[in-house]
Amino acid sequence: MSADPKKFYLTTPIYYVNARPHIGHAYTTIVADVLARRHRLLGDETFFLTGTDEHGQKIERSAAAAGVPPQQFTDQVAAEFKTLWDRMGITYDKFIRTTDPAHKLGVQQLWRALESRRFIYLDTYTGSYCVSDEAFVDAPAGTPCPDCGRLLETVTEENYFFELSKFQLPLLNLIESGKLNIENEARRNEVLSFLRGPLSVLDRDGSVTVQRRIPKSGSSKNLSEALDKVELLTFTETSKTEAGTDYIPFALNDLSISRSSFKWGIPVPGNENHVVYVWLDALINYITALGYGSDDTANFEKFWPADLQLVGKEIIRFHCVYWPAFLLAAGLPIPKAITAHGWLLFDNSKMSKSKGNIVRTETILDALGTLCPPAPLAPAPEAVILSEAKDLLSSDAPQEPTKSDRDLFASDILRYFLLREIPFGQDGSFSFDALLTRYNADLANGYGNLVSRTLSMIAKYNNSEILSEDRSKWTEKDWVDHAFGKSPGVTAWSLPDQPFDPGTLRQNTMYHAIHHSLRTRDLLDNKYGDIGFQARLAEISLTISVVDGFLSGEAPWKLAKLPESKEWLQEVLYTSVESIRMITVFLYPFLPYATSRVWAQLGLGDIELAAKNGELKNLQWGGLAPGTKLGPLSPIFPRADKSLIETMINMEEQNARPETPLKSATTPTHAAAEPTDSTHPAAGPRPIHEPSDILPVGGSTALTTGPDPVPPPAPLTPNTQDLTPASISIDDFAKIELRVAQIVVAERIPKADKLLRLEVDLGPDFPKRQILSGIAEHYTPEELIGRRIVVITNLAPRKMRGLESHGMLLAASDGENGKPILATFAEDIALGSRLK
Ligand code: ME8
Ligand code: MG
Repeated sequence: MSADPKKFYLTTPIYYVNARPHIGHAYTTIVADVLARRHRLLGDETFFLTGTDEHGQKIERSAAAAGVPPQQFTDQVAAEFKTLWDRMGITYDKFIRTTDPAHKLGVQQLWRALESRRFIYLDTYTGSYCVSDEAFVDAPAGTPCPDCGRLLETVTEENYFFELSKFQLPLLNLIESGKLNIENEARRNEVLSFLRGPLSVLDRDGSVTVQRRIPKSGSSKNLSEALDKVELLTFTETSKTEAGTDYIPFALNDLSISRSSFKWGIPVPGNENHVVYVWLDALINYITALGYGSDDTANFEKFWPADLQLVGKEIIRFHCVYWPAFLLAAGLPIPKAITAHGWLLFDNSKMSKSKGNIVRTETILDALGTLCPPAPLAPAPEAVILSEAKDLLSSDAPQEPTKSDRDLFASDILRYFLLREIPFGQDGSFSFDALLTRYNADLANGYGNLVSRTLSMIAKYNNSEILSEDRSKWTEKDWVDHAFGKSPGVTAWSLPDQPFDPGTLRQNTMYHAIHHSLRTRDLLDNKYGDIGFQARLAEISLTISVVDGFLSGEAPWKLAKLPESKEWLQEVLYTSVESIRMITVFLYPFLPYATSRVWAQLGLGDIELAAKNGELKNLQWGGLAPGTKLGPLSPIFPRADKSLIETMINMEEQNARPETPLKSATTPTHAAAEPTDSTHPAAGPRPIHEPSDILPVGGSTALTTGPDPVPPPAPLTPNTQDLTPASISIDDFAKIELRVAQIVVAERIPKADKLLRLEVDLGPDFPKRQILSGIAEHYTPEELIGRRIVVITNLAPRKMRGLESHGMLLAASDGENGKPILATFAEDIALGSRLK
């Protein structure tokens, strides 16, 4: 029933790294992940791209404000984005950064293509620029930007120009003919009216005057040749596109595509005084990610043009006008479709980092992750239960969810909420209250409850086995006929692709349960298109309530007591569990974690693997084989208490901090930041040269600790009263194991102002470990996540605040009050590498 598998190239915008991610960014990325997972399960060869936009004046200024070199600044914020997507289980195929060397080469190659095809010339730009939007704006400097409201700045500088004006008619024709498909009608009209020019002025005044910048032919490096090339053109009638619609010629002006008044960007080939305009740089990521401009262009040839480019509605002009024009000019194919979604609003205005009205995804993950139920112990296959292994399996207690379980569980809730609540393309308000209400209604009381009650009845009445007579020869029509005959009071019969008799739509009979489930199954198919999440999820809710109603109406708990109802009991349970299978497959792209748990509980194994193997498409009713044994059961979506709303609001308030995500950092020397417990009377940063703590190491000093901070730990070396460290042997040094680690989790500990709880990744050869560190007054959790640091790994564990700390971070102690500054690396280095 599915369409033929094809390739599917899907992109999100690459996000600016001037500030940390918020749920607006998560929204686009989630939509893309849902689409990518759906296309993969349909068998399409899918490439899902996301990444970060790291050049330009805005980033340069943000880095300067933070007192950090721009590369270091972008490294840290890009890592925050990546860490977040990883926490959320986003299945991107590539995360591109515009500071990647390969991207830079690709941008320069495209520049040269535009230049050799003579679409670039040199001129001066005097006008307004919005640094926040990184856009040249046609409005007076000092006035608010018409898009974002921030004050426009004057720019007078030498710029290279791109002959955008030449693409007015080609773009109009491409969009009007649908060859460039702007999927949302409102956005399509917005772009068309921009391209058509001020038609209303012509209507009103009988004529319209446009200013045309006269391009020089080809490129020039000589500024004086290129001044003041503007002419005024007056039109009294319109021109016509191929489709016969009106437009005003030259209403689209040439576009400046380089900047020469700052440095943070990709150098223009042949003129190092210029950097490439950040939007040209950024847009090209969609092809450099596929290898354009590199030696290996196999992916570019396979996946370009993009099948769908997802963007927020505020950047539609960049994607539907500038981007296709650049491609046409370079002789490259244009994307097949661009889809814009609306904005997430908070307190009635667009959630944005500059307004400060943002909600962080981390808050939702941390808070809702606490709801994640324990996973049941997977039963070990009989064969591997050797006698000596039995001990390991003796505990019946369910496994505590891991941090990753909690994150993925919570991420599902956010995914579902955003796609169910907001009509795609429109703006939607976010509130914690709505999030929890939706969770309880649709996931806890809806899907989760249906799964739990059905499976627990199969466990109870059938000893966890799916029972049914052998109907493997039945066609789907046989099933529907059979169900129809078993559903009293149902008068209209139809297959799922035929419309229902509305009068019988909500009846909770076996026939309706099957009918709705088959429609659910068919909603997966390509023929319903990609978008329209809200309507489809609403239909799934209906299916769930029909099946649930059927189950309640037939009351298996009563049937189980009547010997004559044995067969009917099996039919009722089979119908419910087979419906759950279809609903679960449909929900998989939206709820990848929860459905993977359901799939395992159905006894069907690993849903990711099933998706990959194509087992989730072309589902047939009756496909759940009799004899299938359920896996161990555990709750899917426990009900959430409303107090979590308060928790999340408080977390956001606590985390509110200035826009700039980073503090300045200096090149560290080697010393360890000792965890300090704020309740300890001697708490507070310790002076580095506290003699009893000094362990001299190769010219620098490291603080070490004994197993307990009170009394001060015994010195590892003879106490020296002066500040000159005594020497140690190389063997002494070799006793200290120092390794490179990456901080993957960083969080505050309630009521301990100085302590942070960290989890660090030491690479594949070591387990992750927890470290408590007394640096909370100097580093925020967000800026730590993703950082590569040095950990002393062979310290005896110690307990603080009831938590065990397994190791210590290496940091320098800076200035008079000993502010710890973490040791980091300038080069890429493998996790787990030993320092020696
Ligand atoms: O514009 N609601 O980056 P950006 C919904 N670097 N989506 C939102 C949102 C909100 N409140 N806030 C952000 C840029 N987004 C450029 C893009 S592409 C070649 C370069 C999402 O950090 C939405 O997808 O401002 C929006 O288009 C994007 O983040 C803008 O992110
Ligand atoms: Mg923006």
